[in-house]
Amino acid sequence: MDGSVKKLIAEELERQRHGFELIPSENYVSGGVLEAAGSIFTNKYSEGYPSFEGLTEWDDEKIAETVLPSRRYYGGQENTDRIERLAIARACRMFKADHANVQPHSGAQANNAVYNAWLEPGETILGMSLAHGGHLTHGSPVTLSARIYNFVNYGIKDVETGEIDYDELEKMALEHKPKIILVGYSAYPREFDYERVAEIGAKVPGCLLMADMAHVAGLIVGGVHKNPFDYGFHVITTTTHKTLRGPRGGLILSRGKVGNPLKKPEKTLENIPTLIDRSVFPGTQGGPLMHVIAAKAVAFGEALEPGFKQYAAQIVKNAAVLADEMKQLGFKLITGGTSNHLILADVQGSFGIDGKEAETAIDRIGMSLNCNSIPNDTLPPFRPSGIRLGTPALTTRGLTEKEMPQIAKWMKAAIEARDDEPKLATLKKEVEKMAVKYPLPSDRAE
Ligand code: DSN
Repeated sequence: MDGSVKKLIAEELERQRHGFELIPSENYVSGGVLEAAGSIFTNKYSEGYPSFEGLTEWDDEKIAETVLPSRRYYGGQENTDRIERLAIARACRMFKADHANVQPHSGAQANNAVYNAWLEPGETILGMSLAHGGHLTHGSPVTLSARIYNFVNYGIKDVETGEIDYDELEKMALEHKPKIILVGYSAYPREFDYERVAEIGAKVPGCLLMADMAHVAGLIVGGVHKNPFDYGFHVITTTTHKTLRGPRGGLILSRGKVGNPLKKPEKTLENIPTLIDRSVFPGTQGGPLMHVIAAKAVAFGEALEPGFKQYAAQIVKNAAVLADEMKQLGFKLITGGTSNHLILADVQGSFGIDGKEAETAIDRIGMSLNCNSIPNDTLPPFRPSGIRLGTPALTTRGLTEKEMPQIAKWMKAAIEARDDEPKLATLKKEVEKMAVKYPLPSDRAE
């Protein structure tokens, strides 16, 4: 391999081995996921989709061995077709979906594909405000989608409880009559009331209910959070690399009638699976990344194993203990705590330093998290008041409730020692000593 790149990969591996990842949207993949992501499937072009026509048995073994006529635009698809069918079948099983599109290159691509499938330019999406924990693709004016569609945003009622303002959401839905009501977040430490949102959506004719579950997909699959499909949602989008613990990428799940993507269907909620397929390819993407789809298939298989349920439950337990410990050490937490995998702390209000300073201090002792805006932040996004952290990656390393008090103490100590080089160096050594006792999953013997 190229010497410079090899060296950087080795250095990144050492960084990961010797520290702890607290960024709530990151994780450590298994050796199997890593191997598939680095496989020769990267050599293959496969525009289009595999056909399921003629497949009578849907168990993994049958899917993996059954070769069907290909519907793609290039030849040589007998293996790509089977690997993508396997990923699709497993994704549907994980979420109780009728259909899965495993081709989106990222969560943003997945969201844009759904908008493109259901909306005409200028039509309205009601989503959660970025300032209150939503995501950039939910209507931030800096995005392409915000230039094409009309976004209106709901938010939370107050910072103390952090409860979503469902009355406001309902009022806005009735006033703006959105074609999509979108729930989901990247910095909200609580769960949505899907039932209430579905009731609101039912009052708006032709409204698609969409849940961007990127952060909590693993918690849903692991059975510790509710599944929006159980409350009448039509579409779920997610990334595959956060709590789901797969390769970097996107995924779209839907309920409805699955049709042939080569034939344009009528634009109805029932046809949403086929509309989505056509919107991903050729609508918004070209060739799928087959090596990533192979790695998604591996990760989905792992998430369907019974052990994944324990993993998901442990993420939430760890986050609850970490949040309690942080509170005892003086961190003010947005919404007062957490019910999922993530914690949003107001370090400006707690210790009089901004989130960037706190992020840098904690980074210097070998623990990564990110600075983040808090609701109604008076500081700018690059130097916001908060930090955002979580437990999915720590839990993958094998840390439990027992180790969470130490993690909280190190964070506080790094903030206090931010100008004290020798103290930071001592803390870094302590973190390293513990981190090497918890190997990365890809370093563990199979
Ligand atoms: N960048 C992701 C996160 O960190 O939450 C969201 O896309």
